[in-house]
Amino acid sequence: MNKPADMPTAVVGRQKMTPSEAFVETLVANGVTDVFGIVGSAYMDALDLFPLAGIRFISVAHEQGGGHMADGYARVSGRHGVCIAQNGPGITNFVTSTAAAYWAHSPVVVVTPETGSATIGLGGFQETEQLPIFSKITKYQAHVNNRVRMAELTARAFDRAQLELGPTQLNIPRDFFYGDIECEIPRPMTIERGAGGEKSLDEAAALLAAAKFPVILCGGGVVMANGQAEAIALAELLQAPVAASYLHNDSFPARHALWCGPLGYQGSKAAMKLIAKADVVLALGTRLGPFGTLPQYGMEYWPKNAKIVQVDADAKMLGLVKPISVGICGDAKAAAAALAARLAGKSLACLANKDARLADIKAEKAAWESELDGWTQEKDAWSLEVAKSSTYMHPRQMLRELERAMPEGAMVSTDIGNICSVSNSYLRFDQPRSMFAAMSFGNCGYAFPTIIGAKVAAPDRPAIAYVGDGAWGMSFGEIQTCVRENIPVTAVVFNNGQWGAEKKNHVDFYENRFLGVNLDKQPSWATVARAMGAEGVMIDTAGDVGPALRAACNAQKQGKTTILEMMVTRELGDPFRRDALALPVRHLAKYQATAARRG
Ligand SMILES: Cc1ncc(C[n+]2csc(CCOP(=O)(O)OP(=O)(O)O)c2C)c(N)n1
Ligand SMILES: [Mg+2]
Repeated sequence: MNKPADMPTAVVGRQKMTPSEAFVETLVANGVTDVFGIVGSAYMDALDLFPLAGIRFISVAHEQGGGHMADGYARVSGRHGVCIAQNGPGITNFVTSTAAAYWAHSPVVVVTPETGSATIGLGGFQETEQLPIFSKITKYQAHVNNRVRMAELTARAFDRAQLELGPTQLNIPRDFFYGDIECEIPRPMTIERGAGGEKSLDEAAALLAAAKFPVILCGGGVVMANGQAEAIALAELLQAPVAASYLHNDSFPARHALWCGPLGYQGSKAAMKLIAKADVVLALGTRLGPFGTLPQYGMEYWPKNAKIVQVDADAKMLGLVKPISVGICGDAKAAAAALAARLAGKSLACLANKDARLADIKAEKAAWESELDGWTQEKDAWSLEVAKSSTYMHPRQMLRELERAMPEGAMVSTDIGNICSVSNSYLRFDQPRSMFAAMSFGNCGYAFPTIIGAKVAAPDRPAIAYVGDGAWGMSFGEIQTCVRENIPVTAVVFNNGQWGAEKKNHVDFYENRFLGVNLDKQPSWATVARAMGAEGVMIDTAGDVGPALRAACNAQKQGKTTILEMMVTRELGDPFRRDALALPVRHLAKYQATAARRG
């Protein structure tokens, strides 16, 4: 994405400068206006230049948070997110957030100053080998092996992050910031992605033209390619139902008649029932990740006999997880446009039965909505039991209230946890770049820092994080960043007093032998928020949820961060990994008490 017009521009032409200047000017050339991190002597010479370069340094509470902020920033803007820290421990703190950005396909540049080149290997202060650690969670690693290459390698790290859509590492021995060099600041390279090969597009168009029940599955590639308009046009041409791939609920507008909601864990039954009927699926900008198409609600909905056309910008993803009939290595936007151009004016088999299909879509959506309306609480025996003795809200009831109160243009990040997962059924968006889930890396502690980064990139949009209380314990320290740096967001903290998602496994597989899952003696998170300089509100009544969310989002306009602590029962929705757990088998006598009881 292009940088805004009013940004400073980098120096032009070959000239003398310091490597620090070369580094910072290359950031400027790439339109960098915000960098997240914690101050450190390793890069202080470059940091000193940030204000005059027009770069804001956002001082965070923990480097992991800074990495997630860079991720959220990149995901909402399409521009690079940048984070930087002190060599050694500051850099190892980036590992989790870099892995998360990798699986979110975020163009994050992780700048990792390293111990001095003259003493590498001697085991000095804050030394660790920084390249192997990130080798499997970055798309590219640049190591500045000579100070004269500072601008060249910095520029390449930025180019590759966009080219390969994922984090890159820029490793800089700390002494290489100093000295005199002569160089030119490279201009960013924009490599245009095409629609894909002519032959594969022709084959795909032929399949779609002959399809009687085509379904489009829109993935993150549609969002990243800014291709929603093209996806809509293609869907309308085919009058095809559109499902969103798992955690990409913002890939197709929820208000559209053809929208059916997300597939995957706690997704939309309407989307699942409709895709199950497909004879041709166009998987547009999705790698068809294995977790995202697992059976749900006892339903095997993936249409095994359908022809699958998969479009992905990364050729390695084509046919990797699911068998496909046609693979198109292309940009989702360009490919959707190319397919629409091929189909325009052709006789399309699917138009003959479009009225029946539209009626089907309408009926399935209505059925799912009314099921959700009635599904205010979980119905399994354990949930009914714990809810009976509680005066708190049912999680689903609260999530429905949040959905109803969601302000226009809201951005929502979601964490990993039982309630966050259930929220998948209730998160609908009309514009892309609105949903920032923890994606397939699935780390607790993702949502809050990510929404802070998103808010920096889009200060006029309401910014809301959904976070379980366990994950909140990992990430609430970033309230300091909100307050100190004046980045107003809203965190909705689901207080169920437990690491619920894991507890669900104890209930389903371990006969309620709870171990390490109850979060007893938690502080009042609303009080903690107030002590930290934010607003904190405790809510235990469903009727208060909507007004509180709206008030908190309005308070963002006055620069206020609000933590809404939702008091909910301990009931639990379906587990994450039913696919990967087994009932316990014990052979040793001393462990017999933990064996699954038979019969
Ligand atoms: C960093 C990290 N540690 C542990 C896990 C394993 N894990 C997955 S969900 C979960 C429980 C989340 O609890 P909470 O945030 O309170 O949400 P709830 O499930 O109660 O809604 C845990 C511990 C993880 N995904 N990430
Ligand atoms: Mg919890």
